[in-house]
Amino acid sequence: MIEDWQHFLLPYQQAVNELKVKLRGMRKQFQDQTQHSPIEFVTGRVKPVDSIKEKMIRRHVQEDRLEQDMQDIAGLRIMCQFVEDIYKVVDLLRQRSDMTILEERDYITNVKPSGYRSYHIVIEYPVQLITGEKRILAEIQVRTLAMNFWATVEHSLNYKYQGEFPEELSARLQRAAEAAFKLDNEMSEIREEIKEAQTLFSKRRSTNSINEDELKE
Ligand code: 0O2
Ligand code: 0O2
Repeated sequence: MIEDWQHFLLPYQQAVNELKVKLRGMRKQFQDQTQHSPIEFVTGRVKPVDSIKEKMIRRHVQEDRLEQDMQDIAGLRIMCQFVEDIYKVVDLLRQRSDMTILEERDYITNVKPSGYRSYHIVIEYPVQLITGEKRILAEIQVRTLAMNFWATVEHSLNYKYQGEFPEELSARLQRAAEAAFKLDNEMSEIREEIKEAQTLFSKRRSTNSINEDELKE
């Protein structure tokens, strides 16, 4: 029996905190070079104890197998503007030496029956504890803003209906997922133009802030 959940979850919290800093750092580096960042924003969380317990029952995970068999106790989410950015982010993650990718699940090509789309990566990540190194599993979900909007809304409805959606609602959600993906594809068609405009805008913003600093001096 895990008696002290706070103690058990501490390395996971540390991993989430470190990974948020590192992934947000990637965005900063693109911005620093006034390049389009494939990362729009990053969130992260440690799975709440109640959700861990519920998933252990649902997936028949024994407590002594929890560390190996539950891959999303530490969860990160990377939101992107364009579908192409997702694959760019995945490539960047594959090149990193501070994490090992164990699994990749492409729910964009293989959309889930619910309509859910995202790219999931399971990593092994080493955290340094006072007792030494501990390698833990973490799940990174990479998705567009439109996919995130859909998943967030569907997640709340799922909570309300406990996964037992009325047929009509389920069909509507699937249609909404397709509409969101159509929006992603439309945006992809004009992405070069959007990226150019955003680069121009951020260049102008940084020139203005330099001028403002000069005025202050
Ligand atoms: P709910 O109801 O779960 O949506 P900071 O670092 O201070 O900017 P903070 O407060 O640590 O931010 O939180 P952050 O990084 O903004 O993210 C917390 C939210 O991210 C949570 O929402 C989670 O929903 C969501 N989240 C991020 N990654 C994952 C993931 O991999 N899986 C899941 N299920 N959720 C994720 P809330 O606010 O707890 O509310
Ligand atoms: P949370 O923390 O509440 O988001 P599973 O058997 O489905 O639990 P598995 O095989 O471990 O999951 O992994 P999978 O399917 O790659 O990823 C599961 C996670 O992806 C879920 O976490 C969700 O965050 C997200 N997800 C998968 N399918 C859907 C979906 O249809 N709708 C939404 N909104 N999100 C989905 P959890 O465990 O549900 O927890």
